[in-house]
Amino acid sequence: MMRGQEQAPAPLADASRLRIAIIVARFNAFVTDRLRDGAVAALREAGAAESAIEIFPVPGAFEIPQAARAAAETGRFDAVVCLGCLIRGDTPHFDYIAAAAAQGITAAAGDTGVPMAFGVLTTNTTEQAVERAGEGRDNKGREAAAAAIEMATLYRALASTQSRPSGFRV
Ligand code: INI
Repeated sequence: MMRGQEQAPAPLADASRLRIAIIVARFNAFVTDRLRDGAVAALREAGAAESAIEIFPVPGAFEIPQAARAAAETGRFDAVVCLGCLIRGDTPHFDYIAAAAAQGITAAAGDTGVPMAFGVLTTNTTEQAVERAGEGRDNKGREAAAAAIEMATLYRALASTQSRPSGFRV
């Protein structure tokens, strides 16, 4: 398994004061269950309270943006982790759903101001999907949870009048 261009994951930031929604598609559940488990494990490891992690299953990847937006609009969550699995078939269906999921999640995050992490696999084969949903640090659900924690922490800091961070200067 050589995926050489990827960076080593940053250590998990503190999630002890964050509330996180996980939207997970049931389609290809043999993969998305593992993405969900990877995300939950990362959130626990980062100190998130059990009661601060809420999981919302949806039918498929197409429905993820709708649920992510609805969760964000409740005002109860600091970030949303979006998890799904699209495996390319012989029809253009894959491309339509993949584009709708990516664009829909991007729009929902922008419109609601709640950061959303993209843990939706788009692979050519089942093997590629399973490989990205294994136990350990390569799990893409874990990666999405880490991104959600980092972004929620950044948004909180940017919104705070006391500790507003400056970006790096060149
Ligand atoms: N949904 C997925 O999450 N992954 C897929 O691979 C997939 N395929 O192949 O069709 C899929 N389809 C269902 C879709 O997301 C919707 O749930 C469905 O169209 C109902 O709106």
